[in-house]
Amino acid sequence: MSAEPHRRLQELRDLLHFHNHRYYVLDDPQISDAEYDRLLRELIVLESQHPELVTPDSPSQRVGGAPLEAFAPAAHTVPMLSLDNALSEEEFLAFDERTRRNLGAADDIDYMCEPKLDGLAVELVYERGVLVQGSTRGDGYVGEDVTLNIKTIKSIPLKLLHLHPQLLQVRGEVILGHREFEQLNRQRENQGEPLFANPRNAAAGSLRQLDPAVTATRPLNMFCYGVGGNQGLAFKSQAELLSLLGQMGLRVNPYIRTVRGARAVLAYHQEMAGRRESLPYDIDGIVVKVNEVALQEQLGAKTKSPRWAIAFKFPARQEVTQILDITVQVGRTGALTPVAVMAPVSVGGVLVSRATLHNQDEIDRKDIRIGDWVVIQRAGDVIPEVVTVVASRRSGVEKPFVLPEQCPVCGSHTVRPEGEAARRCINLACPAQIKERIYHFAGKRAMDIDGLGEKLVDQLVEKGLVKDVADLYFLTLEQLAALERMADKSAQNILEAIEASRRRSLDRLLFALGIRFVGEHVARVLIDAFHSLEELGNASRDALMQVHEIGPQVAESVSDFFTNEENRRIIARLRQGGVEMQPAQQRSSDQLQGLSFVFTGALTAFTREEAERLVVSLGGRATSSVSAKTSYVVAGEAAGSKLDKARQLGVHILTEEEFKEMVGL
Ligand code: D41
Repeated sequence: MSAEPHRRLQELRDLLHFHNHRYYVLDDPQISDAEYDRLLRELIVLESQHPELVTPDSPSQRVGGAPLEAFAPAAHTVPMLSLDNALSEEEFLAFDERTRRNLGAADDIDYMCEPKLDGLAVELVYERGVLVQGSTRGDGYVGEDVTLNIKTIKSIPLKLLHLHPQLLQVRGEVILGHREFEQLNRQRENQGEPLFANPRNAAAGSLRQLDPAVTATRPLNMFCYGVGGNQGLAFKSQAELLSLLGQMGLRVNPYIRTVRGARAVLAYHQEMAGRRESLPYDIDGIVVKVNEVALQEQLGAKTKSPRWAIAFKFPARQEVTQILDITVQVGRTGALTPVAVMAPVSVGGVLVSRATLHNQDEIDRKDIRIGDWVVIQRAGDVIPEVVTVVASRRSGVEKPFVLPEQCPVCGSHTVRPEGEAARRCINLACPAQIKERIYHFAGKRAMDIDGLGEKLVDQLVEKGLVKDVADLYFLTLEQLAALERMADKSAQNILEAIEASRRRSLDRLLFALGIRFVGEHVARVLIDAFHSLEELGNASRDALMQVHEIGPQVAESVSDFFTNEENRRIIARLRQGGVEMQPAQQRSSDQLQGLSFVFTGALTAFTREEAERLVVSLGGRATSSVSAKTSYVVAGEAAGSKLDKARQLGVHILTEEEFKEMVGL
């Protein structure tokens, strides 16, 4: 083992130098922060076991990255120390133990707890209350002079309120909120510029713009949490310091809290972890600081970090892994979702091997290919997703992916309606959707089949008794009674409920079919206009769009639905199964059969809706726009463009009186 640490140390140093450069200089990391931290920790542990092997150029000898060339260097007169990490409760409790031992304190310690903002550490220098310099942290000793950029950040006062100490070096974190980050990326996408992988990178990129005018367009923000050089500001605790910073007009995070003892810190940690998802900016843990300045001084600092503070992190949510394959899932509503199958990786303590790619546009936008190395993230309990491709790790054998036109579950032809992100399977009998379709079909506002709840539907589908909604009407008492937890009486009740549903109105049946965009109201409008499912199914898109209130979206969806052979077959079987398909509203006559009407202008004897209903009840059709196929335009008072159009097209024009006469009123 003696030659091994030497080799491993060299390897770790090389790796860390490489990734450091990618991260800080190129802004294009190849590995996750967590992975980087692991390497750095391994290095530090190994070096502590073999101090004779520490080299002056070891990444452990500094924290942070080399400043970019473009900005003038800015030295920090008091070094900006970094923070040790605690990655678990045990590690935090060890910190608390150590701290109390070092202080000789038996009692609980007062701690200041702060959210750990995931941004960019900066220093602001105020001389007699006036902002004279802003710089990035850099390696802690020398950063970049970004004064002009800092001055564009609205929440940073150019002059302090109330107190004007001789000198005050304020430290804090510059961040970009989620909403602002997304907006920035949308804008970059529109302009064909590369996207930022996360808000932190976006904040760093924005602050290190050579042109302050560009920085000024980025809604950066800063929360302050400490001071470096200080002549003239007295405080006895971190709590007092933060309060003073607030009074001076600097922004301090509202979630800071002083607590007593390690237990209370654990509770705060948990509370903030729960709040993490709903905060408008990224935090990656909490920072815990011994509150009393006197105790801080007693504890002192190591070379790179104070002994009185620690970053108590949340589990990492981003990792890097490789996409081995892309499969397609069909959701309960028929949406086809591409899913990346990845080499398993632990993200925040959960083993992850799949991530949603959402849809084809998303794949194209991120240019995700099979074989790619990708940054994935898990946010809360939601399905992991791919944040970005690590383009520099491409070898050239990666394969682009295109969503299939056929449903991978039932083989039916899928559709992608215009303007929609998702490709969908619209087959009523698609096994991937069948349960959801049956729940909907049996629902109160649809066919209202009492007693056909989720559990029963699950059983019917799983036992293979029901493969589509029409099968419900062929179920027998024996089949139902044989199901688990089903008494003969209940089976009888279900059969009766199914029987009752055979007489639901046609618009309810149409709604029950679950055609996309056909809700209860649209179903009624369609049945009023077309009377039967046959007529509706035979209507062209144009004919559908002639109906008042029916737009291109509904027309396309309905037309697609009835074009599907399987769907037509199921409707035929519903009829065989005894489902009545008479128009709900019996026509009083067929007097206007084959004629279509458009009403325009103000009528006196009825509202437009009443007139339209009258036409429908007499077997005619009422539509909203005039075409060459319109039989009559009925023009009331102040009729406008529709009347003009009727004249142009040579459509018959009736006055309200003439219309009344025609229908015998
Ligand atoms: O929110 C933060 N990221 C944060 C960072 C914070 N709330 N407090 C911090 N306190 C310190 C000490 C205790 C050293 C003054 C810090 C940092 N340091 C820090 N940020 C980046 C390096 C160090």
